[in-house]
Amino acid sequence: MDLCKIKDPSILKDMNTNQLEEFAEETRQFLIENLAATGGHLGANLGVVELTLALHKVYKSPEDRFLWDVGHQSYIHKILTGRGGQFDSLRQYRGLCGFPKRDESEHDVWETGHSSTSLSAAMGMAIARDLRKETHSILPIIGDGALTGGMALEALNHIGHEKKNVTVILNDNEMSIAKNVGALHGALGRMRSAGKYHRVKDDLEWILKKIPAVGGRIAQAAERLKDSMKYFVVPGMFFEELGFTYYGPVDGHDFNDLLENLNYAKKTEGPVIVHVMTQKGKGYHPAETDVKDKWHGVGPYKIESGEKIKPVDAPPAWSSVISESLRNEARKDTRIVAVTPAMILGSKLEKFGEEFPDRLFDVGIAEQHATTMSAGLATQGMKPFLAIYSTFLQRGYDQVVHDVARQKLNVIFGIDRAGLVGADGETHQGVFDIAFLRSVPNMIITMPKDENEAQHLVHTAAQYNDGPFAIRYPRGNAKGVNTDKAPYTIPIGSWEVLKDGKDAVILTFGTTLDMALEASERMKKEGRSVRVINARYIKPLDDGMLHDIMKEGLPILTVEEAVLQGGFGSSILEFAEEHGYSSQWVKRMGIPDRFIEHGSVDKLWEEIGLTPDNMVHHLKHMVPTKQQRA
Ligand code: TPP
Repeated sequence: MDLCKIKDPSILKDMNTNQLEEFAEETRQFLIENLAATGGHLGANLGVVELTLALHKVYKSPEDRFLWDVGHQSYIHKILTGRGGQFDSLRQYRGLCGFPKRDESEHDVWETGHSSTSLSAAMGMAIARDLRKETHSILPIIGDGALTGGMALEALNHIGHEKKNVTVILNDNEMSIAKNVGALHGALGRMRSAGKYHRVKDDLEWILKKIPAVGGRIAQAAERLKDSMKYFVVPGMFFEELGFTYYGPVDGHDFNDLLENLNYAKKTEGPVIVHVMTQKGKGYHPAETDVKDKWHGVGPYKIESGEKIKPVDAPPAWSSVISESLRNEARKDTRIVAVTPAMILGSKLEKFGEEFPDRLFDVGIAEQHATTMSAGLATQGMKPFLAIYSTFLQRGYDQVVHDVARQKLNVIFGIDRAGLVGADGETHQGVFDIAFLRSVPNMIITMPKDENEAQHLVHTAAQYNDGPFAIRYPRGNAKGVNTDKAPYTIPIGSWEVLKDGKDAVILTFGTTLDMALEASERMKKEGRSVRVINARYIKPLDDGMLHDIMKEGLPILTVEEAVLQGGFGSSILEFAEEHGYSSQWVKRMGIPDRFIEHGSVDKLWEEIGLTPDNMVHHLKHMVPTKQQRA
């Protein structure tokens, strides 16, 4: 079958199990072949091929609402809903989004990217449905990893209490990105090994209902048995106690088992949980046998060998640079511990864990808990380093304000993936952290220009004992510069002049410094000299240097790969206002007031005008030429 020609899921309706199996095989091949060129979340999708087909066969989208938690596993859903032909553009600029997108299809009823939101959204949809006296099914599809997120547990609590008709499909592959962790994971494990509980329970209840008719002692014994059934330790008890009917464990690669259980679930009143066991990476040998993450998400690869196509001799990833510097500090300072909310691999903390197994804590997808737990550690004199992606720190905002900063606790925030992240797109761009952290008292916010400065900033953070200290660093590879032998402290709030100039100043940091240097070079060719300053402390500012610049009355161009509203440039305007300088000659470049979609970072920079060309353009308007001056 040509998967690019599928218009909607009705093609599944008349398929028997054999045909479904054949179709599942073709779908796997389609994914393996297409993602070899584009990259994407291969492992997660290979695991839910049968599950997605079975869901679309038993239920009717879009009337029945499918909510894909995290959403990285929605590729088969996209193929079935008419988007197979766009897979060559997956996660590329203006191409098919890697997550559900309401603009793309009426079948995408809920947008995701961050995990653990589907149950809350489903509950909202269920309330709306019931108020309108509608009858469709609402199906959040959530992984065992995403289930560890606090929001999911808050929603389970509410759905169970309200007894709403919500059918939770729990896709349990025992993996988060890496191996799933936590007590809940342990509980699911016991359910997995305990067999087909619901059928046994149904059968027993049926028998017990018949027996009283017999009368006498047998009937009395049956009554007692019925009563004590509630004490049975059975799989799904955790969910049953919360008010859900539990179906499972279901073999997620067996159509008979899937269809039977989903049909049961469809007829059941009240909250239901269908516990489906799947295998991440199923059907592609390199993914199946990968012990780290089963090819959760990958770049392009060679289909035959599974060899990943990567640039040769690239400098180390920023995450490695930071975690190696941290490892170095941790050798000298036993107060240092590392905390990660389910991102050991992404944050490159494996080596830290190998060297200090009792000083690394993977808390699951639990950014709020990770933040407050770090605060708790700090109250006891420890030095927690919370490695957290910029976008996921959004989840822990109140915890940053209320628990960490307000109590002036020594938590180091390693803010990874700061700036535009590219293919993951809108939901993952790390562009808000400056704006939301800058307004919080006691916060120090920094960004290194290269790996050498990174090690010095990690060292500075480790030495700093006066409150929270954030080091933000981008996705991708560092610059490959040589590093000093020993790290030293960089005075708080000190900037660095990278290139002198007397006609104008560019204030910037991190990824945009190279662009600024290029723009300055180009201005030089036109006879205008532009100073470039590495504003590595985003907060506090280098007051001394700023006073000097503003007293000189030099035009200032601020550049940041972050939102303009409330950003670094705004802080320069505030500084001018606060100290009575004119802000007339301050121009800000950064990310405009809209969400930035997926695409390569270069393309996105181009789209929003974060380029040397644009810097030169602004500088030309700001700096008079020699002729104009004369
Ligand atoms: N934190 C949040 C709030 N959202 C995220 N998307 C992530 C972290 C990064 N992340 C993406 S997928 C994933 C994580 C941690 C694992 C999800 O595991 P699971 O729900 O079991 O899905 P699977 O990939 O195993 O199918």
